[in-house]
Amino acid sequence: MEKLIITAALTGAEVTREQQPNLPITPDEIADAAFECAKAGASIVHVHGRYDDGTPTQDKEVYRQIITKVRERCDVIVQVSTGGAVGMTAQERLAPVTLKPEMATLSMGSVNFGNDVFVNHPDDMDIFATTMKDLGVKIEYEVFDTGMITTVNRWLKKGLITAPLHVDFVLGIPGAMSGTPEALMYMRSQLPADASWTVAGIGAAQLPLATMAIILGGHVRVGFEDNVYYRKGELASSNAQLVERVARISREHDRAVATPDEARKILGMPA
Ligand code: KMH
Ligand code: ZN
Repeated sequence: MEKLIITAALTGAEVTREQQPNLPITPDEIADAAFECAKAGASIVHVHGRYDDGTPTQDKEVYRQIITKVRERCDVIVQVSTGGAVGMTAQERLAPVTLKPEMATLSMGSVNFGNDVFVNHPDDMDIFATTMKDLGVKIEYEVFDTGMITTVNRWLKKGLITAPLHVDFVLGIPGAMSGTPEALMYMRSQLPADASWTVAGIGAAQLPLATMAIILGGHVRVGFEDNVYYRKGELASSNAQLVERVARISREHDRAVATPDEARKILGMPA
């Protein structure tokens, strides 16, 4: 089986220091967390910008600092968020992509997101995809519900996007698809044959869905953006602790963990 790509979603836009005291917020903290996660086996870090007071931002300069500082510390694929936070404009959200990061996310539709609505207008999605393609940024398609994987397939058929595709199933957001084994099996069954996939289970769904992905030949995303706990009632001490556990489980299943260069190769990215 292909080696396992572990993505560490370090910060997100919603989690607070009150919920997770060790949440990395500043570019220096994010770079430290990236370094620890890379050491533990992560080959991709999914990053969100925050101002020093914790407010989410898509400010290009904040992302520039994050990318520079991470690169100074280690070799890991930096994947910038274009989801940002609920309520941001599409133009705001796209800003970090102009830095030509190695990789960026692209949300494949609108969805209820807790008590909010995460809006992704088809025209904006089209602009995001075209911009990423033009700038040579590898896209990770974020799929929160079933209609979104249908859209990925429709776009592929229309030639709007091209293989090899890499899709992230984000399962367990209240308002979107549930974080159950059945949901993951359905999503996987809808993928184009040559696509790679990863799963980001939200909250308590993180560990069981990660374990399934290890067994099924998918890849895994863990981290504070999606889950702040190590187990029920016990906060994780760091993002790296969550990465370490997934790497350990994978090795126990005789599935080796990919280095960043191996991940680039698996995803069809330039070395
Ligand atoms: N913060 C969410 C509203 C992404 O990073 O691409 C969207 C999100 C997706 O986190
Ligand atoms: Zn994100």
